This record gives sequence, structure tokens and C-alpha cells, in this order.
Amino acid sequence: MKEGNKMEDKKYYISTAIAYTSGKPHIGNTYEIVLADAIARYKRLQGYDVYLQTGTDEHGEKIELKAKDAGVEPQQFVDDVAGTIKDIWDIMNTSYDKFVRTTDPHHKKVVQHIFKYMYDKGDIYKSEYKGLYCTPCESFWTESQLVDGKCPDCGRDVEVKSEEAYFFKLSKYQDRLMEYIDTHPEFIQPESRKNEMVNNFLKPGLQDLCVSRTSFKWGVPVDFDDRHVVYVWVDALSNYITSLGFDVNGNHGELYKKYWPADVHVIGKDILRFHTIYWPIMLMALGQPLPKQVFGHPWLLVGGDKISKSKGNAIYADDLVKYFGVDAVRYFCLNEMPFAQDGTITWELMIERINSDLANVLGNLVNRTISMNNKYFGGEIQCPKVKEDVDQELVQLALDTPKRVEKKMDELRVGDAIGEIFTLLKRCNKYIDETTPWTLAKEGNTERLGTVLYNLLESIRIAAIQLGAYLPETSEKILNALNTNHRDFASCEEFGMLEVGNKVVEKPEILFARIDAKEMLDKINADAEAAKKAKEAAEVKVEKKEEITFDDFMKVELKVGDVLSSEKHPKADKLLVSQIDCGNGDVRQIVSGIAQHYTPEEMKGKKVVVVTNLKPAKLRGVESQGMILAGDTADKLSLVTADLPNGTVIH
Ligand code: ME8
Repeated sequence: MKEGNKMEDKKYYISTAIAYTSGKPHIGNTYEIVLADAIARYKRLQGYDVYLQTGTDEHGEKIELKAKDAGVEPQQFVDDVAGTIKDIWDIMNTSYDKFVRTTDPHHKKVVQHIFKYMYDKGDIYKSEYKGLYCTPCESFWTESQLVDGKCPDCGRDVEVKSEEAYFFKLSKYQDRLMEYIDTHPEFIQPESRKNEMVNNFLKPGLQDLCVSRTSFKWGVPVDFDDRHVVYVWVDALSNYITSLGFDVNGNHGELYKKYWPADVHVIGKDILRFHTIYWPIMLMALGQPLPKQVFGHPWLLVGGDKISKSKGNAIYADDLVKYFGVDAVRYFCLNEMPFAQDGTITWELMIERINSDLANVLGNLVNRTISMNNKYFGGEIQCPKVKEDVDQELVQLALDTPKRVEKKMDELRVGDAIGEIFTLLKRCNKYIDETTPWTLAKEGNTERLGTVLYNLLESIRIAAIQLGAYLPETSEKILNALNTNHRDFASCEEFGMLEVGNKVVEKPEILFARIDAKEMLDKINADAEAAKKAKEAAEVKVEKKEEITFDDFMKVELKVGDVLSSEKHPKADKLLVSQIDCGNGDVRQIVSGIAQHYTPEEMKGKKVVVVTNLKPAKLRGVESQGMILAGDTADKLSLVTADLPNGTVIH
């Protein structure tokens, strides 16, 4: 291979679907970025120049309605949810290079260019759409697609709807796409899903796709006909190229020139049709190369049921991490999910896997090997001098494991790749049983003992390097504990790279502690119960009050006041008695229920907002001449403060 080609081959662009900003993503959505992250990290360890892109899909009627329900502007709503999504991706230690948002001005501008380009080319035309519409899914369906007369995706009612719309001539490109799929057998993964796409959608013939809407506003406007917004799929799918600097006129940015076409789009099985039919056809219309592969991964189910907020069975990554730590959650998702069939998650299963795989097999092996090396050799890594036949199998497996992992990763079988590493770890445990180092120590067979421990530590080093893509923190902890500088894939090609004479860490950290299942499940249930109560309490509080007039509101006199001093109420733990200067010589005493959130010292000097015309009242025997404004949740209270002079009227 020529050097030039080699360099080019060494780049790798991988993307996830962009998540809807309709709410907090559950563990199923989160699985996808963890999966893509594991592949991306693996490729980086192989020496590829990787670009991992993820992000959020922020337009559409559903989001517009959600924002309305929440009483905020759509932009505010999507900003908040996109923030939550990014936080969860970060909690999961995912190494994305770009987080794209479809409300980014640049993305919107390029989507408009793409739409116009396809319109000018005659691939998009204006017509009338009439069909059965499911609002939550934002999808039109034909009669034959309905299941029991309801939306085939969500099972809800559909309604007859008609609107003027732009259409995209999918049918024009049908044959070309068919040929592409035929000549690129690796394009759709897994294979079974390819057949589904070809037989269910392509062979029956493609209908032109409706690509604009007039029934809502929250979308990218069609710039030459602004009654229309671009329908979400054209907007959403374009993210894979807008972010790289794609330009319809061919003046592409550097990232586009370097990374397009994508090596793999990692997406869920439900949106495979959009990615293997609509998206390639859009790219054909734009005259651009198609992605090399689309991987439609299966879904994570909760005990066998679809994860759903309304069913109340949703599990969230941040909760899991709170109890088990990041790498345990990454391990569970990656290892538990089959390549093509759906996987299952429950709290019980999670605990089971942590105990059996992470604590017993991995944690225990690392801990006892390092401890033995400390006990018998003061931590110093020994030179392996006395080799025996029993070593051969372990050494060979340690050398083969990286190749086996690579093979699985080439097929995107991430769970199986992890399985290969665990096969090596289990073999190490068996080797301890076979060689019984404690007996060698008792017999004073020091050189053989040193060899056995070397073989174990070296096998652990190779396993830890291989784990780097899946459990990055754990991998690093182990390599630090081994005190080795040989941490790259190349150093796994030889058995014996662990530095003789170095000292392993004195007290190895417990990587994964065994969990008492009952105790943990009780705690999880108690926390869930408490959270539910707090939520209910908060909901009661925000119950809507009766409408008032402006005059009603103006009856309340609100002024800025300076807290001069504050002390505990003599008879009530929850109350503070404060002296507040409300300006123009108006110093008054106010009793408030804030003692559990603010100390008297913290109160001093605060500029609070006071209701000054409230009828005075006695609280547990102490007179209160007004009220301080504050907001509170189940466990937090915050005073309303204003950086204004005393006596300033608030309105
Ligand atoms: O579909 N297990 O967004 P989304 C595994 N905005 N993966 C799951 C899952 C589960 N239980 N549930 C959902 C969208 N997913 C669009 C994508 S791309 C240009 C636009 C996956 O927030 C789902 O299959 O509904 C999808 O790949 C991803 O989570 C985001 O889903």
C-alpha cells in the first residue's frame, strides 16, 4: 500500500443519531453514544485519526408542543434539554469530538441551501399532502401501514390531515440505491436488517417523501417559501455533513474534505429506514459519496418491555452511575447488548453482572495478583526465569486476545470483543489455581513464584490495554497500579513488555466492590420513593392559582431590604428573626422559616425582597412585620435577592 493511501485510510468518522430534545434521554438512548464511543476509542488506540460526532435533533411539532406545555419558548426548552443530554454524555465519559445541534445557525443555513439546491435541481417539488397523521411521531402513514388502525410506531390514534407540502423524488433514485446496496454488502449492518430494508421498503417501490410542513413553525424555514419549515428528517440527517463544513457549491470545509464519507453511522434499529434509504438518496441528489456503513443496533429493553417514560419504567444513566460508577454502567451496556437482538437491563441484572464479572473475575484477579507480588517480593516485578508447560496456554491466549478482539471489533461486535478480554482474565484466574503461588512461596520456590506472578501481571497488562476502549478509567487504574509505561496496542504484540524491576502499587485500589444485592435494591427503592414524593410535593406547590388582575397584584408592596442582623427564634428551630432595613428609616423585624437553610451569619448583609404591607402577625410569640421572598424545592431554599438600594420598590 502506498504511504499516501495509508494516511487516508487512517481516518475514521463515526457518528451517532442526534437525540430528540423532547426530554431526558434514558439508558437506551445513552447506550448508543457509549457504543459509538467504545468503537471510536478502539479506533484511536489502533492509530486512526477519529472524529466522533453526536448531538441533538431540536426541531419539530412535538418539541414545539412540549415547550408550550412547559410554558417556555422552544429555544429555551431545547437549550435546557440539550444541556441535560450533553451532561449525561459527559457523565458516561464519552469522547465525542463534536456535539452538533440542529438549532446551530450554521446548520440551519446549510439545510436551507441543501433544500434550495434540491428544489432548483427538480428533485423537490410542491404538491398537496393528504394522509393519516400521528402527531407525537410527526409521521404520515398509509392505511395499510397502520396496526389496528393506530400508529405503527407508538400505537396512538392517527387523524386525517391534508396540507400543502414539498416532496422529494425518492423514486428517481430507487434503482441507483438498489444497485449500491447490492454492490456494497457491508453497507447495512446487521445483515438481517438489510433484508428488512430491501424487502419491506425498496422492493415494493418508494413513494416520494414529504419534506416540508406548514402546520407548525418550530423548524428551519424554507427560505424561498417561508410558510413552510423543512420537515425534520431532511434537517436532522443533514447534521452529518453540515457540521463538517459541507457546501452545496463545492467549497467544502477542511473537516468535510478530510472525513466525508463517514465510516459508520451508529443508529438504532427504528431509524434504519431513514439512514439507509432517505439519507443515501439525499446524498445522491447532492452528488456526494455515501457513508460506508450504517449500523442499526438493537434496543435495550427494561426486563423485556420497551423503555417508556409514561410506563414509568425508564432507567437513567446518571442514576445508574450514582450507584455503580461509570465503568460498571459502560460495561453492562456494552457487554449485555447482543449484536442483532435486543438486550435487557434491570437493576437486579446490573448488580449480578457487577458481582460476577467485574468484582469476581476482573477486580479480584488484579487485586490478588498485585497483593501477592507485594507480599512475596515487596512489590518488585520479577524476571521470569523458570518457565513451565502450564505457562504456554496463558501466554498464547494473552498474545491472541488482541487479534481476537480486533476481529470482533471489525465486525462491530463490541460485546463479543469484551467477551474475548474476559476469556483471558478468566484464564488468568484458572492459572492461579493451577500454579498455586502460595504453595510455591511456602516451598521457597522463589524463582518459579516470580515467573508465575510475572506471567499474571503481564497478562493483566495486555488485558487492561485492550479494555481501554470500553472501561477507560479502569484500564488506566490497572496500568497505573502495574506501574508500566507500555500502554499502547503495539506493546501487546509481545509477551514480556512489562518492566522487570518496577514496583507495583503498594495498596491496590478496589476496582469493583461486591454489592449486597438486597441492601442495594432496598436503597434504590427507598431513593425512588423519596424522589417520587418530592416530585409530587413540588407538583402540588405549582398548582395553578386563580387569575388575578393587575390591580390585585399592585396591592402588594415589595421593597428591597438590607438584613442588619439575624438570630434564631427562641422557641422554634425552623425560624429566624431578622432586623431588616427597608430604606428611609423603615427598620422592621421579620420572622421567617428559613433557619434550616441559612445561618444568622449568612443572612447578615443580604439584600432581600420584602413584602412590606403585610399585616403584622405573631409567629410563636415573636412579632413579624412582613415577609421575605424565597423559593423552595423539596430540599433546597433560596432567597430572592436584588442588587439595588434599600427601599427600592419591586414591581
Ligand atoms: O430517533 N435502546 O432520536 P431519539 C437502544 N432524532 N437505543 C435506543 C432505544 C433503546 N431502548 N430507544 C431509542 C431520533 N434508541 C432522531 C434521530 S438522526 C439524524 C435523528 C435510539 O432521541 C434510537 O434508535 O428518539 C436512536 O438511534 C437514538 O436512540 C436517539 O433516539
